[in-house]
This record gives sequence, C-alpha cells and structure tokens, in this order.
Amino acid sequence: MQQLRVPDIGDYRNISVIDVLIRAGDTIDVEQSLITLESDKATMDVPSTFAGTIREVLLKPGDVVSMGSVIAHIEFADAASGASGDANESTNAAPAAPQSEPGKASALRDRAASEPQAAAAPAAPITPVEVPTIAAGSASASRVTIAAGPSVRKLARELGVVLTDVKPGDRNARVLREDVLAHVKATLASSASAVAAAVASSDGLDLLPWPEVDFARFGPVERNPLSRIKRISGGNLHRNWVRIPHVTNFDQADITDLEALRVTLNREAREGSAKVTVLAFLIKACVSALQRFAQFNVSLDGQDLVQKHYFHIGFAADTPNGLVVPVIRDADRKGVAAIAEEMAELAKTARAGKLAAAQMQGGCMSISSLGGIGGTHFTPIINAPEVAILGVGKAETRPVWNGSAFEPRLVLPLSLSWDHRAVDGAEAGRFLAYLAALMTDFRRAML
Ligand code: CAO
Repeated sequence: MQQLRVPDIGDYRNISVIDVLIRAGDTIDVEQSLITLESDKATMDVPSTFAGTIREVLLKPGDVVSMGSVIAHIEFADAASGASGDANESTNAAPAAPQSEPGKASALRDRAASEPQAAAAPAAPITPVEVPTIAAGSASASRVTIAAGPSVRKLARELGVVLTDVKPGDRNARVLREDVLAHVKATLASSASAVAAAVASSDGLDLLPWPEVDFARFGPVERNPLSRIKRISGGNLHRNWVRIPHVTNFDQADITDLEALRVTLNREAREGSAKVTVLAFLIKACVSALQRFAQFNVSLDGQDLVQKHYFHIGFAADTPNGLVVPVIRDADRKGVAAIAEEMAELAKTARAGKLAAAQMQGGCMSISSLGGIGGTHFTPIINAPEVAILGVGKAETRPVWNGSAFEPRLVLPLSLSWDHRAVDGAEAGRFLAYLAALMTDFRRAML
C-alpha cells in the first residue's frame, strides 16, 4: 500500500479541494483525476501517475492541501508498477515527482500555468477538468472533460448544476456563466411545465388517468373538436366544480297567480314587444333576494369578501355552439318588461355568436333555466366568482293541499347552488324560501 500525495503545485499553498473524484475500492488508471483543487484564480486536477486500487481516501471537499498532502492510499495494479517507483517517493507521492515515462502527463496537469493568462485576460481562464458523471441508465461512473473557469464552476456548484449537463454555447466548447444560467432556466421551465402537465392530467387531485378507449372497437365513430365556447366554458365549469364547495338547496314556488299576471301582461302588450317571461320575473326576484340577503351579493377574493352594491344578473343561454351567460346589468333599476326585452335581445345575440365579452361580465349571481325544456330540480354549477346560482325547472300543475282540500296549482321547481365558503346553510335556506315566496306573491318585494 502506498500513499498518493499532492505533487508540486507551484506557489500554491493551502489550496481548497473542491471535488474528490475517487472512492475507496475504485480501480484507477494512470492519468485519472484524483481530486480537483481550486485557487482564487484557477481550477486544477490532480491526476494519478499510477494504476491500482484505491484503498482509502483521506480528503474530502473543503479540505485544504499543499504540496505533499496525502490524497489516498493505493494498492498498485501490478508489482511492476509498484516496483517502478516508490509511490512515497515519486509521482503523486513525491514532492518533486520525476516522470517515469517520457510523454506521460506531468504529475499535475498544468492548470496553474493557465492562471497568469486568467489574471491578464478579462475572460475566465479555461480549465478543462474531468468530472465524474453517471451515464444514464448505467450505474458506472464515466468521466468527461468539461472546460469552464473557476467562477463558472463555483456558480454551478452553488446552483447545484452538474457541468456535464450544461450545453456550452461557446465555439470552443467552454461552459460559460450564461450557459449555466440558461441551463437553470431551461430546467426550471421544463419542471414547471411538467408540474403543469401533471396537474392538468391529474386535475391536481391525484386522480386516476382518464380512460383511453378505442371507441371504434365497439362500433362506428367520428371525431370532432369541441367548439370554442365548449372548450372555454368546459374549463370554467370544471374549475368551478372542483374548487367551489357547492351545496344545492331545493324548493318550489306556487306561481299560479304570477302566471295569470304574466298571461294578462302578454295579452295587453303592444304589438312587437318582447314576451314577458317567467325568467324575467325570476331576475327581479333574485335582485330582491340579493338586496335582503346581502351576503349573497359577494365574491371571494383571497381572504376577503367583496361586497357588491350593484345588481347584475346573468342567465344561461343555450346556443348552437354551447352555453353562454349574458348579464342583465342594473336589474334593480329595470322593470320586468324591460328585462324581458333585454333578455330576448341578448339571447338572440348569443345565438348569433355575437356576444361581446363585456356582455358576459360583472354578474352578481346567475340563473340557469331549463323551464322551457323540462325537468324538475337539478344542481347548477356556480359561475365563479359569483357565490350562488339559481336553477329553474319546468312549472307544472300539481294538486296542492290548501288546508281543507287539494287544489290545482302551478308549481315551479327551484334549486339554489351556493358556495359554502361565502354562505351558510341557514342563510341559503332563507334566501331560497324568500325567493319562492316572492314568486308566489310579488307584493312581498315592497315590504
Ligand atoms: N316552466 C314552464 N314553462 C316555462 C318555464 C318554466 N320555468 N320557463 C319558460 N317556459 C316556457 C315559456 O313560457 C315558453 O312557453 P310559450 O312559448 O308557450 O310562451 C317556453 O317555455 C320557451 O321559453 P324560452 O326558453 O324560450 O324562454 P325563457 O325566457 O324561459 O328562456 C333562455 C330564455 C335564453 C334562458 C332559454 O331560451 C334558454 O336558452 N334556456 C336554456 C338555459 C340552459 O341551457 N340552462 C342550462 C345551463 S347548464 O348547462
């Protein structure tokens, strides 16, 4: 067993070990780098002048060495190698190491020689240093040569960058500071997009992947892209469904008298005016309910509740391209006939695909009516950042007990989905009961 020592390194004393490239048990060749040293101006490798097996490594990064410091204990590969020179006395071992074979590298690759150039030149000195890398898919270490100046190596170490991973942009294949930074940027961007892709694919909920089915196996199919509106509304609906803690309350309103009034109004309406609809009354009822239960006329903004003092009501409109939600602004200042008129106009514009973005913004709450289509109760998805949405079913004549007998009444199914972060259940119950009572007798709005 022999000692490998730091050879003559010129004027350097107490120089830092920044990398130890060998481990106990490693079989090393002549010329293989043992350690990397770094002065304030240069980085240098100390190569071995012997082949053999490393038995013990005596240095670690951060240690400080000078000529003669012991790097490791080595067992020579063959007797001849050992016999050719006493490691204690020659090459790595000897302070003044005679080269046993002409043409072989000096005991220390002459990095120090590059130092004066480095000091003189504004560009960082180029110090090709062998660094260990683990080849992808292989457990064995290989060594490749990377040219980089000490400040670049320092930066790479501080940022945790493996220099062999960095693509040199320089024509001389030097790794420069900007190459390291570009590598960090690219790595961050790719990991950010990997996270985004993972979140998109798992919805951030750690769900099973979406089933991939070859539908053609089961029968004839054709594939069409989602419409633009469906793509947009789909993303919004999905976000709102997963991020808002929805609760839905169900109630019903006896609208027999209101319907009679509506029929009368439409009979009396002048030629060409828009039909007064149940939905127009519902918009007015929502305004009154929002005025009475102001905790519904809010939006969540971080830890704040934004209380609104305006009353804009959205209504879902079914269009050939998908669902849109135009907004009736300042519905508190408009009468039922004017609201019906505006709704008809907005629905027409929506179906023509000509709604401007501004016409779908600023809603306080929305109404989704399937009353013209059918069905009773359903669970509408809140249109964020609103905190409530009213679902309207089809009014039907039902036998209702009046205390002494059943009588036929027109009953309107109502569903209210609300954001439980902003609203409590008791408030939601009161809101919906009040809204239903208004639809039964609109005079209550004056109370
Ligand atoms: N109960 C019983 N009948 C009702 C009703 C109700 N709740 N609401 C409407 N009706 C009747 C109307 O009185 C009308 O009958 P008449 O032609 O005899 O007068 C008929 O149904 C059609 O009404 P409408 O749907 O044209 O008008 P509207 O004002 O009720 O609705 C609009 C307008 C734009 C909301 C509607 O056309 C629409 O697009 N609805 C679909 C909304 C939707 O897609 N919701 C689901 C969203 S979640 O995917």
